[in-house]
Amino acid sequence: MPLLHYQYVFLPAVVTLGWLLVTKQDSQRSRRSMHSIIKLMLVAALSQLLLSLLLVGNHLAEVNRSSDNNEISMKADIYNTSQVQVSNHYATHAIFLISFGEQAADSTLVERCVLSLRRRGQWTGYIVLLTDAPPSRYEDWDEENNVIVMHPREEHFNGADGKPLEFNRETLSLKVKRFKTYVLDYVDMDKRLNNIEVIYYLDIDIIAGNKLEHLFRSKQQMIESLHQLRGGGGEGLSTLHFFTPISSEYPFQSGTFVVKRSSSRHCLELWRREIENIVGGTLGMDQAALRTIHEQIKAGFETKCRLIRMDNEDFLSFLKPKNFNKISKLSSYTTLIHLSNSKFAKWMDEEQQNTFLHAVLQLSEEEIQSGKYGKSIIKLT
Ligand SMILES: [Mn+2]
Repeated sequence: MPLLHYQYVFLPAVVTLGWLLVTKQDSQRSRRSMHSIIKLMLVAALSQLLLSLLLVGNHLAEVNRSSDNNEISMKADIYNTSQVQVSNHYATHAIFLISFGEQAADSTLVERCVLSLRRRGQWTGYIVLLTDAPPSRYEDWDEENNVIVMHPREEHFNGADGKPLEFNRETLSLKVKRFKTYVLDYVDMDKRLNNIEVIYYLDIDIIAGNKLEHLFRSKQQMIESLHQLRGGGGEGLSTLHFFTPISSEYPFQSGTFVVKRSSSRHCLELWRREIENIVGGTLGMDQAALRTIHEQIKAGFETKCRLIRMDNEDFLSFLKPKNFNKISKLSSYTTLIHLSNSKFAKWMDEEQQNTFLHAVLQLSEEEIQSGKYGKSIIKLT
């Protein structure tokens, strides 16, 4: 503000005084030199004015920012976790989890996953939990935790012909995995999710090791890009985004994928049909169904769906014996950490795994003692 006074009061006064002096001068020569001085002063005054306007602009922007932050920290207080910031994607993004079966219900895998999403992930937005556990299992979760608990619809156990699907020992796991293809149907069932545009599905053996906002922001462009190719064939295309699996046997990792509400339905339905084609067989892999679709797309038989593979970069890592020592010593982790319970956990030292889990989950001594967040090794069907 002192700068402004200088502009509006002091400089005009000097200029006016100068002008009065000049008009009272007789000598042509001194009048000319006074003119140059006044011009110089005018230029100086104008540049000062511009500079101060810029400064005021900056100052206002900063005021806006800090009031945003106040709002953010007020919202964050609801979740009682310090340092949490409400992200830009709070209103448009949701996380979707599926927990089926008695073993999952008996375990605290969901609690562990959700805790990591809230703490390391700093995600305060909606988490949808689709579970066949009795309603009492997660009854105190709604509202308080911004977790929306849903239960499977009877008709979703049926195949395209309306009859219950029959799985065998090898393919029984597909009964649960097939529900991944219903993500949009469940999101559509709850009004609170009306504004959600992007849904990140996560297996419950995945935990967050870092801010989800980083992942959301980094992939936003990629998720939108195909649909923005106007006239370039992008319109009307259905997409699903996946990460890259450890094994090159399958083109996509199905433990986490991105669903775009406005466009993913067709791909999800294709995926469901392909899963149904393999339920009578010997392979319980939903990734195999994706591979088939991928091949159909490459061969030109499928033209409306695009399955897109994303690089894992610093967004996803898999904990396995080969890299466990390295990962457990890191001071910061990838956005998502896939713990691959069923496959690798038994090959790694249990005590070391627990120490690692406690560190990633940032458990207090009290929380560790409570045993609420489970052991590292949990048997899942
Ligand atoms: Mn998994």
